[in-house]
Amino acid sequence: TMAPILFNTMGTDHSEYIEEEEVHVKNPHLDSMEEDILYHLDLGTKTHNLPEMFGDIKFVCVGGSANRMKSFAQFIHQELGLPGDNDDIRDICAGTDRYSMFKAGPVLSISHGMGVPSMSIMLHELIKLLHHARCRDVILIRIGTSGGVGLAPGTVVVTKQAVDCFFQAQFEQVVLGKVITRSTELDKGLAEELLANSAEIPNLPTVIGNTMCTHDFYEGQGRLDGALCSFSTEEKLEYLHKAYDAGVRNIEMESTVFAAMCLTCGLKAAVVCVTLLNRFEGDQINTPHRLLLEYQQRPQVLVSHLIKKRLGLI
Ligand code: R2B
Ligand code: URA
Repeated sequence: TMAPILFNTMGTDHSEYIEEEEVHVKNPHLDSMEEDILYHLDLGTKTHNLPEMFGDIKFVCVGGSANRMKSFAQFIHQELGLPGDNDDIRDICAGTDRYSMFKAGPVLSISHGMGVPSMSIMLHELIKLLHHARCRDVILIRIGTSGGVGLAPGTVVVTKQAVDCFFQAQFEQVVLGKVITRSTELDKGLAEELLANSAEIPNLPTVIGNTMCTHDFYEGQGRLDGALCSFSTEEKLEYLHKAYDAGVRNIEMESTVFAAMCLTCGLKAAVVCVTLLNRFEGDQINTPHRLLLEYQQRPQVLVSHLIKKRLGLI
């Protein structure tokens, strides 16, 4: 009775979803709403002039932590040589502490918290925001952290396919008690562009590979160091080796829903995560704080390079 419904997003031809480079909300009910309150962003169509505030956005970067996304916006402000003091960049979502949002010229930087549900709530409201603001030709990039599989810590992984814990390139959502399955295909050209860009930047070891998205950091990622653990070291390593053989090079917690929602709404998307450790070697993150900070800047440096190139600044 719970057979999954396979939506027709699983083929390779997504042309029907990307007719023009505008943001497609896939919800007929929205048209009949007089006002749309983006509750978790503390924004709305009646309280804010969204086209004026956001109409010029071309690049949206999302990442887990509010502080990291603020420093990314400051970094971009400086890299793009925008006027004004980058200390003045304010949190557009200051009226809520669920998410933080910063704008630097055509770049929007938003936090999404940890895990699929937190990411999906933010994305529903972000995609509606881009739609209400009548943005065009927008690309979305997740810049994040991850656990590496067979890679030296500090390696940047550009995601080829976002896969679930069974190594399938799909995202399952329960809707009205039924499982809906959506494809997690990412933009191939954008991934290749990022990989090519990485070669132009010193000290930025980068690979392309599959990214596994889980619903837990501990048992869900095969860690032996959580409050609960029901498996042996051998079983853990067997699973991680299977993941490696399926092309998985890093593990994080948001990529599948990010890829699925962007694809459905006609937004070109990429995922760029740095690895903080090699999961074949251990589970605890014992890298010195200073080094962790340096690692976390790597996806930012790569994405900033891509943005500057696309804007013709380099
Ligand atoms: C990477 O890091 C977080 C867990 O530490 C999670 O948000 C993710 O995807
Ligand atoms: N984020 C994750 O989800 N897993 C890791 O191992 C490190 C960061």
